[in-house]
Amino acid sequence: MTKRRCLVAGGALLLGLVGCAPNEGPPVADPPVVSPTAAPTVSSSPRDSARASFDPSAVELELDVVAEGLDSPLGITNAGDGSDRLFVTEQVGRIRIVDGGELVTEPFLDVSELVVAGGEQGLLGLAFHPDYQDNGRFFVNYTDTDGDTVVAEYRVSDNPDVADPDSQRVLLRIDQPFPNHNGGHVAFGPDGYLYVATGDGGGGGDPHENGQDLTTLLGKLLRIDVDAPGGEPYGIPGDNPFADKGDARPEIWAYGLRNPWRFSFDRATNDLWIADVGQSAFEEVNRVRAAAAGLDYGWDVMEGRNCFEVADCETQGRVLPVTGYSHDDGCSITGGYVYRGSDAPELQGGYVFGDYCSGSIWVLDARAKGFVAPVRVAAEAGSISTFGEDEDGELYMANLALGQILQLTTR
Ligand SMILES: [Ca+2]
Ligand SMILES: [Ca+2]
Repeated sequence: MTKRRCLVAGGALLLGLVGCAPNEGPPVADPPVVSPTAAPTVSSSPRDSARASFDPSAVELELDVVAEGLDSPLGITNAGDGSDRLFVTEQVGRIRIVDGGELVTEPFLDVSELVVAGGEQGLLGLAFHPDYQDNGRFFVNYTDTDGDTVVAEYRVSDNPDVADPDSQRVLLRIDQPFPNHNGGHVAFGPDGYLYVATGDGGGGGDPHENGQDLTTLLGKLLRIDVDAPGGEPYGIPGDNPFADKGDARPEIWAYGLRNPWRFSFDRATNDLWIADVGQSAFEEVNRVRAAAAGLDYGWDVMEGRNCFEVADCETQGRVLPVTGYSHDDGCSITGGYVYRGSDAPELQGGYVFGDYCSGSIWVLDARAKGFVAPVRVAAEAGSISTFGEDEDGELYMANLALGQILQLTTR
């Protein structure tokens, strides 16, 4: 693989992809901006002490271009099939393959005629079935030509580099009242279920109060069983927290989310990390145990650690961020991964994430307790639209404006 070293200091381009759409208007409330105070504390549970400690000050980040010439790349993942290929989603509705450092010319899948793209809309998510190597099934999340969210299944063809465009099976169709806040990430959890992030439907300040409303799929993290018996597109896992709760939608795993732009499961601990794009003040990262069901991430009662909709809000019982940053340092968070690869030993055990607008990249000790300020390891690294992992846990990011995929390593 030929790698080209890339200067970390590139120009950050403000395209308003996520979260900072101009139609969001002024803040409804004017909550005090949290000043992150550095108080890194590290636990010493047996599980943690088995790992080397993460030292953010030791990280000297390097970004190596591994592919370019992509059209607004929004997602990076792998098939988990031993092929070592990277699969990159282009916003317009194509899935491209990077194989051995080469961008394959023919798309793996092209659904651009089904997709409306631009702003926060487009082909937003891709996840391969845990048994993809045997069953060839994968799942996408896109905005359809009506502006609504579709989660659909496809299958590979006889050619491993080409999917069958006629194999589509729709799992979910979700009405979107506004063009922004479509969430869109899909990923399989360590439990084998498919998790789907939805935004609050947009419009600014969650005008329809979807985040806290358990009767809508908007503003949620969903969890569905794509291997359900009986031929249904999906089933409801029996231990979903609202599987038998009256009017609540049984697909809901967690709620109170505004526009979760990327979530991930830690390969080593299974912990679930969700980055949620803020309204006008604060971008947040949340970390919970993978098995913690039915959690409320706060929106739109809260934005970050502050009350949002009402001045004196109830914070008890809600998930509060483990880290985040104010809009002095960016405007739209792009969630990342806890690094568990080997090419960048100094990143081991660190959660890596960035901001789309400022191009900053930060790290946080994955074992941090309470609220810990992140440590910036790069600035102006471009329009960071996504992070993604290869099969070995090596970490990549996409620069949307420049059409590049870059690997994160350390000097
Ligand atoms: Ca509201
Ligand atoms: Ca929150």
